[in-house]
Amino acid sequence: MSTNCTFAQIAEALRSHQRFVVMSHLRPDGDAIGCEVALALCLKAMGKEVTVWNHDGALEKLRFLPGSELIQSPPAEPLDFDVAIALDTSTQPRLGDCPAAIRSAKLWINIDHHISNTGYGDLIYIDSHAPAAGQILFELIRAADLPFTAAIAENLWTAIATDTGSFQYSNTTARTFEICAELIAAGVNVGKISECLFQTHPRRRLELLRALLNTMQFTCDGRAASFALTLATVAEVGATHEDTEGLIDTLRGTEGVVVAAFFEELPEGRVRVSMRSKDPRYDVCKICAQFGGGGHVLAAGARVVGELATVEAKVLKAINDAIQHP
Ligand SMILES: [Mn+2]
Repeated sequence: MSTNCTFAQIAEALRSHQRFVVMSHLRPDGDAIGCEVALALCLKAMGKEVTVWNHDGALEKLRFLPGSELIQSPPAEPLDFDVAIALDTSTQPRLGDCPAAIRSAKLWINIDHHISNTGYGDLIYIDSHAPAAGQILFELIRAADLPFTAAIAENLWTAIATDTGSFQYSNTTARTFEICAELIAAGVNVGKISECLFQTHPRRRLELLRALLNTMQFTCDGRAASFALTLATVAEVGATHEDTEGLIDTLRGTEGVVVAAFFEELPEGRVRVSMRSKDPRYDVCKICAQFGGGGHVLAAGARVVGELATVEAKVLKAINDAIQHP
């Protein structure tokens, strides 16, 4: 892996250029969106021209975030920038159509917390111990004394709160809470933002869960749990891909389960696999890497070519092998 640059080098690059494009991974989560918007607001406050792209656009459920309206889908006609910034994105292909929409950029900055980050770009800052890319962004903003407002704080809170599973995952550190104390002091209303982030779901999400529970399987003596979603069910329920976010935690939380897997049929004969582990001895990033995917030790994913039932059988076998021979 490449060596990290310093926050001072990144801050200097931000201060000395004018036109920026800020990007994050496709199928964005709260960390991806929160980071994109937080950095965009920060750059705007510095008087910069900022374009914010995500391959899949903004998340419906994060529309409440100040600045989320800045997020656009990348255009067909490529544009020129001084600096391209990728946040929370382990590989360039995970940016979807964004790189193709950049005709020129003098400098690429890559800020991330995925251990599987390939180290692309000119200025690279990877901290795989940070629970969220949003935590790294906070450290950058504070260390370099960049603009920091209530709106930026709300977006960073969203990034950190979602990637730590509401501060429940073991990646949550003392530093995370110190940062959150500063975010609250800067204007975050914990009750209000938690209600928006974690206690508000469309009814179709529950309908989706009902359908998924009907496909639930326990293998490996109940230590692996999985369910699968067909395109037919997605159509029937009218689900969007946002609705599936977090449903895997229902499996992971079951007593005796150490690895949970969620199989999602995609168009064009592919399957999206999401995996969660309860124990670092069962490294789901390693299991997903066997199928061309990656992520973190306790949370990873892959996109696998093949029919749903075939992929399900292959991946479940790999999970069972990993559980039996840790
Ligand atoms: Mn993240």
